Formats: sequence, C-alpha cells, structure tokens
Amino acid sequence: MSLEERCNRILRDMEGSLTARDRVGIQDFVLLDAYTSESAFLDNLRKRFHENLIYTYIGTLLVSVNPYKDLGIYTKKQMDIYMGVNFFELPPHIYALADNVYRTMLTETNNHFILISGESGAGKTEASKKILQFYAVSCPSTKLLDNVRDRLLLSNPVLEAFGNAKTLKNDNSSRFGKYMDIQFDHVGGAVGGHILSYLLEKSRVVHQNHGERNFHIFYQLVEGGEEDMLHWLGLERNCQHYSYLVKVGEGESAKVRSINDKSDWKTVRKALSVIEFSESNIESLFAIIASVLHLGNVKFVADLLGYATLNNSPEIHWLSKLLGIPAQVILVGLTHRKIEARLEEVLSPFTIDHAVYARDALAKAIYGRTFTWLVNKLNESLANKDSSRKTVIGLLDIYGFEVFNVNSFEQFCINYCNEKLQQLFIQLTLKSEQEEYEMEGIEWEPVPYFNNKIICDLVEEKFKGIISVLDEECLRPGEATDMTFLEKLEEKMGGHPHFVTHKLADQKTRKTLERGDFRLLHYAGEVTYCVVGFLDKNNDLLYRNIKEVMRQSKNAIIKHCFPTTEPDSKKRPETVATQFKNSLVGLTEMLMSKEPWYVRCMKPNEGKEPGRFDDVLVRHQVKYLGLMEHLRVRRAGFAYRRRYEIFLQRYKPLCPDTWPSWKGTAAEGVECLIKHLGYKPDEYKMGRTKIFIRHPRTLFATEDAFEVCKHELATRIQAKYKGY
Ligand code: AOV
Ligand code: MG
Repeated sequence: MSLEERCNRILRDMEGSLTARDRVGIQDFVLLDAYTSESAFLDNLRKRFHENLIYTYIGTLLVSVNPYKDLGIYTKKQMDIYMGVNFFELPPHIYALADNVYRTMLTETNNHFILISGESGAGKTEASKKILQFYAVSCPSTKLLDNVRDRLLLSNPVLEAFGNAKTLKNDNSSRFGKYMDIQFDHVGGAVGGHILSYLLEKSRVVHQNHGERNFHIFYQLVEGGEEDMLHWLGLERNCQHYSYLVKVGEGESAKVRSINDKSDWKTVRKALSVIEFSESNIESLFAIIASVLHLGNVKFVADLLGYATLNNSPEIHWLSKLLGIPAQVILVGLTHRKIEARLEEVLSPFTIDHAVYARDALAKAIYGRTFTWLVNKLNESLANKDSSRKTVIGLLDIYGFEVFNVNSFEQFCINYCNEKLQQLFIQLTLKSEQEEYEMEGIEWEPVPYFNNKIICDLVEEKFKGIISVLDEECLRPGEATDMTFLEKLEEKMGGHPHFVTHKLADQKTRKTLERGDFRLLHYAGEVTYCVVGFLDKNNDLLYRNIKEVMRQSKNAIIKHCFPTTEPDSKKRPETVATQFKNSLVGLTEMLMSKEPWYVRCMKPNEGKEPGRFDDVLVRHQVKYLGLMEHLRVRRAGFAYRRRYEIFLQRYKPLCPDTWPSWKGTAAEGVECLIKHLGYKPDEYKMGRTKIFIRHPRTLFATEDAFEVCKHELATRIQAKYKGY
C-alpha cells in the first residue's frame, strides 16, 4: 500500500465519513467532539456495540464490552491482519493492543504489563486468553519454542479447571487472582513463563450459594472421568451423590448450559500430559480430588455423650486407600483434637458440629494446598533455564468486583483487591500523567477525579484499618466473636465517610442495615457484608493432629503439601487477610517497575445476554472505571512523548540541518527538526526534557516519512552499488 493510500486510510478510519460515523460511532473516544459528555460517550459505545464493534480506544487504553456471543473476530486471519501494523491504522482490537505492547517491548527492550480490569463477568479472563493466543501464534516459531508455546497455552485450561467455578455472575468465574509473565528473548520468541496466584476462594470446596457450583474439576472428573479411573477412585458417575457438589436438600442440577464438563475433562487430561505431568502425578492429583468428594460424604453420629463418632464407612475406606493413610488414623483424626493438658497431650473428642467443622477445614486445606502445588508444578514446566536477558509482558487477570445478596469475607477480599487495582490505575494514569505535565512545565488545567485511596486506607491501614481490627480480634480466641469484631469496627470507623453500620445506616445511605452487617461504599458501588464467619475464615485454622494425620500420607502430592518440616502453631501464622494484603503490596510494587497498558472490560447487562445494552448498568461502569476522567486527561493532553535525545536520534535523517550530527542541545535539534517537518504549533509542546505530541497521527506521519527516507537511502545506495 502506498504512503498516500495509507494516510487516506488512517484519516478515513480515524474520523470516518459522517454516515459511517453515525452508524458505527468513532473508534477512539479522544476524537469525540462532546468529549466531556457522559451521554455522548455512552451513545458511541452503544452504537458500536449494536454493530458488534465491542472495542473502542481512549488513546492507547482499550475499552471492551462483553458481547456474550461469538463474533468470529479471533481467527488466525484476524491475527495476521493485526500483526505488525501501526496501532491506530486498523479498527480497535485486543490483538492491536497485544501487538503494540509486543513491538514496544522489542524496540525499547523493557518490561510491560497489561492490567485487565472490570467487574465479574465483564470479559477479563477471555481477554487475557486472547492476548496469550495472539502471542502464541504471532511470535517466531521453532521446535523448541513451539513446546513452550503449547505449555503456556495449556496452563490455562488446567488452572481454570481447578480455580474457576460457576457463580451467579459468571459461568466461568475466576476464583483466584492470576498474574502471568510471558518471557521473550531478544528476537521476540516466547521462551518461558511464570504464574503467580492470589488467594483462592477455598470455602467454595465445602459450600456454594444457591445456583452456584464447586470448582469445575469436580464435575469434569465425575462426568468425564474414564470408567476404570472412576472405579479406581471409588466414585459414582453422579454429581448428586456428593454433598460437596449439591446443596443438601435442594437437589440442584450440576449441569450448566454453557459448560461441557465431559469435553473439558478431555482438554484438561490432554493438557496435563503435554505439560509433562507424570502418570503418577496425575494419579495422585485425582486421588486427592476424589478424596475431597469422599470426605464431604463422611457423616458423624453422636454417641451417648453427644460426641462425634464414625463408622468404618466406605468413605473412610476410600480416603484411606487414596491418601495412603491407615483407616484408624483417619477415624481418630476426624473425631478428636489433641490438646495439651499439663505436661502431656490428650485426645479430646469433638461434638458433631465441631467434627463437621474440622472435616470441612481439612477439605479446604487439602484443596488449597493442592492448588498451590499445581501452580508450582506449572511454573516448573514453564521455567526457562537459560540465564540470558529476557523481557517480559505480564498479564493480570484477577477476580472482578462482585456484589451478591449475601457477601462474606471472600467478597471483602475480592473487592478490596479491586480497590487496589483501581488505585494503581489512578496512580499510573490520572495522577502521574498530570504530575508529569507539571514537572515538564507544560501548561495544564488539572482534571479532578475521585481518588479511592481513602477506601484502600480504610481497609488496610496499619493499626487502624478493617484488616487490623479483624486481626486483633483473631488474637483473642474464646473471647472475640464476629459480633465483637463488628462492634469494634463501629467504634473505630463509625465516622468514616465510606463505612456504614447498622447504627449509622440511615444517615449515610438511607438504607437500613441488618444487625451483623456492615456496608462499604466502594469505588464501584455499595456492598453490604455479613460478618458471620469473618474471624474463622481469617484464622483459617487446621488442627495440629489433623496435620499430623496428613503427614502420614503416601500420596506424593499430599506429602509435599503437608511437609514434616512445617513450623507448628507455636508461632502464629499470618492471617489470611494480612497475607493477602501483603501479596497485593508485592504485586503493586512489581507492576510499578513495568510499563503499563490497560484493558477496561464492561458488562452490557446482568443477564449474560447477547445484544442487550443496559444503559444504566454501563453508565455506572463508565463512571466508576474513571473513563470520563481518563478521556479528559488524554484529550487535553498529549498522546505521545519522547525524550529529546531519543526523538532526535531516530528522526534526524529527515532534516538536513540535523543530519548526520547535530551540534547544539537535543531540545534545539528537535525544534529544528520539527520546524523542517512542518508541525503546527498546536500539534506539539516542548517540555523540559521531552517533546509532547498531541495526536498519534502526527507521529505516524513522521514515522512514515522516516520509512520513506530509509527506503530512498537504501535505493540510492543500491543504485550506486550497481554503477560499479
Ligand atoms: P471475567 O473474567 O471478567 O469475570 P470472563 O472473561 O470469564 O469474565 O467472561 C464471562 C463470559 O462472557 C465468558 O465465559 C464468555 O461467555 C463471555 N465473553 C467474555 N468476553 C467475550 C468475548 N470477547 N467474546 C465473546 N464472549 C465473551 V470474573 O472471573 O467472574 O471477574 O471473577
Ligand atoms: Mg475471570
């Protein structure tokens, strides 16, 4: 395509003819005339959505609206179209973003990450998979690299099987946070990867709310497992048989229309072998999954004194076989706890409630630790042993903000995590962008925005935040209860503008609140949390003697998960919330050292329906995602900036006065260069150390001129060479 054709296409695509624009809207919000109007923003988004154009840019940020249908836009052909093309030349696409990140990484040889955010069901996980697939197809290929690529791709179905589940919001909801680094060598080959996982929602193993499911893997195994495998594991091909899989008494079906457990099982099995899990690893892994199901069916009966007893039931038999622990040891372990009385240890029997509690705690621990083992195992398989310098692109796909009728500790952690990511977004875009203009001495009208730091502080501040208060209560076993925790919150946070309790509910939100609840006014909306279970879930205790029982296991993975060297309870382990908080601090720090890119996902309706665009719902997301503010900063600001030295170095061949070497300062050189190129005064600004270019088009034109210049130079050299 000639330069002129390319320019015409850019102009046509960027601005569109009036008729096309009326129909499909514009593809970059920065070009929106009424850019401060939320309604105009929404109109554009809606128009595009109804034309099946789910992607729109705000500069280099990608906005995506979940279509809830297959649009046929993720084919190999589409990938080819987007590979190596200037970002704004083609209609917005997740591939365009992926390609741009990749090429920037290669030219600037630095590390990047893509922050994918949005509420539950908005399309984050799908987006992260599309990006990974794009790299898998577009990166250079060799036999060795293909092997890495397959492993990277196949780690996904495995992790999803074990870490995703159907919730009321999303049939494939991520119940853990995932950060994945893809490592590239200096020519852009994908040579390895590393996964970090964050707080798995373990409680789902033993309990699911009405209409939700346990983790996919259980259904996959029961529905899809081969006959002889089920036989070996002592499982029936009937999900209803397992109390951890159906809500007792409600007889719900485990079937979900959008999920095919049988074929997913095949995918997972195949993936496990490609990732090089040994047959014995696979056996141990499914022995554990089956054990959890058997454990859930263990029923206690009360003896004459009301203590829990167990018969040597089929469940115990299978647990004993699959975990390789003598049945008697399991029996005692599930019905007693060891306590220290004076100088000796004695076994104290459980009541029925207590035994059920201990059994569930064990099921959660087994599953949670196995999940961690799985992530480590995947990392071993993705690790690149070669120590040469690599650059990475990180993909962050975490559980989205969620609000249910009843919200517990899990939602508290998930929503806190989303606050942290919103804070990171604000820091990296709205805040730092404006600070940069100030630093560079560029005239600037500040754009006001809501900074959610106040909510992050409310949750995480040392000695004062909700997590601190929760931890304090966890230190008073026997005395503290969920209610005393709530009372302390009321006492300490009562006056906080984002915290509402029973007593104060009417004044702040004019909505009543049950006793036992507190409400947080999150950046993305109000959420009412029920305190029941907070202390327990934060403590996440597993009795010492149950751990000792597990240590006797002959199952290789369990052996690994319950090592004999595990420090015992003498020193208090960190609570769940504190561990999570620390891991998020670590994540933020790690991300801050990389170049950020953003995908903001949105949900068009609450019904998972294709073709329905709920104005109220989308408007709400546009608001809280801070898209209007982002647009204003982008619009008033400059799409591109380059340090003078770098800009001059690259483009100096375009101007005879600067080529081949410039004697003055870099800033003067750039001034001379752009005068020669004919930049109009409103197209750019000169900062202290950088040139700021308002519109990508200007830079593209320069880049194109550069290409032509290189080409001419090459032709001239060739011609000269021919003459000899
Ligand atoms: P999430 O990751 O943002 O929610 P998902 O990525 O799992 O949401 O998307 C939810 C569902 O929406 C998917 O299973 C698809 O059916 C559909 N979907 C999403 N993106 C697309 C797309 N680009 N094209 C077609 N269908 C799509 V959560 O993990 O619950 O926070 O926690
Ligand atoms: Mg997800």
